[in-house]
Amino acid sequence: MSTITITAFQWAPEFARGLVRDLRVRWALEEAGLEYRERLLGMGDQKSSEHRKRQPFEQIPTYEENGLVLFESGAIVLHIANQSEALMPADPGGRARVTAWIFAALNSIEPAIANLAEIDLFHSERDWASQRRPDLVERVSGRLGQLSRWLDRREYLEGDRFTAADLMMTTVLRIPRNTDLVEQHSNLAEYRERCQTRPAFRQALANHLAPFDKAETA
Ligand SMILES: N[C@@H](CCC(=O)N[C@@H](CS)C(=O)NCC(=O)O)C(=O)O
Repeated sequence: MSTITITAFQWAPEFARGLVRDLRVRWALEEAGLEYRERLLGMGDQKSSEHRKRQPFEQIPTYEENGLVLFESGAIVLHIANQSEALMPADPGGRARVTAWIFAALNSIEPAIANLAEIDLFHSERDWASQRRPDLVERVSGRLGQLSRWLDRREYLEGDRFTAADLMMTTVLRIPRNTDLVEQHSNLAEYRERCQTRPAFRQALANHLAPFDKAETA
């Protein structure tokens, strides 16, 4: 029986709660039915030499399992998915396409969304933010339009079932929650909702939020 440990933050500001990337890992573990322990990092702990051995960029999440140490939420989710039919189809073609969609979520959709979120969450008061923002909105809008067209009436990205690709895409589509950019495409909003109503997501979100509530009442 393997022991899995993930790293997450002990506390996060309100605007980041529900978005911090340990949520992706927790969700994958819930879908796969794998138990895990959490190592919660306090303020500044991610800069310790001990944590840097796990994550060279001083970030979370990390994943440890019987001597294997992984970082990058995409790599971790893929690793979990490769061990679980709940997240990955059995046929090689399906597996390759799910992997492609995980990359698409992280590489083709998330960068535009993350750039916009950075302005909205961290720099909204700066003079240059209002000049830069329309262009970033247009880029996010373009990407979401393309995704919406591809998804069309499909329930999931690959085949007719939920996979790790949907898990990753949903966590990316959650980021612009201060805007209505996802809601402008009803199929995308419904898709995100479909994935977020899964019991494994709800459990993962509750586990992700619990330390923050605890830290605040301590
Ligand atoms: N590409 C990395 C990004 C990880 C990341 O951005 N982690 C954030 C939390 S969501 C973090 O640790 N931020 C603190 C910092 O960068 O100092 C992944 O997907 O795991």
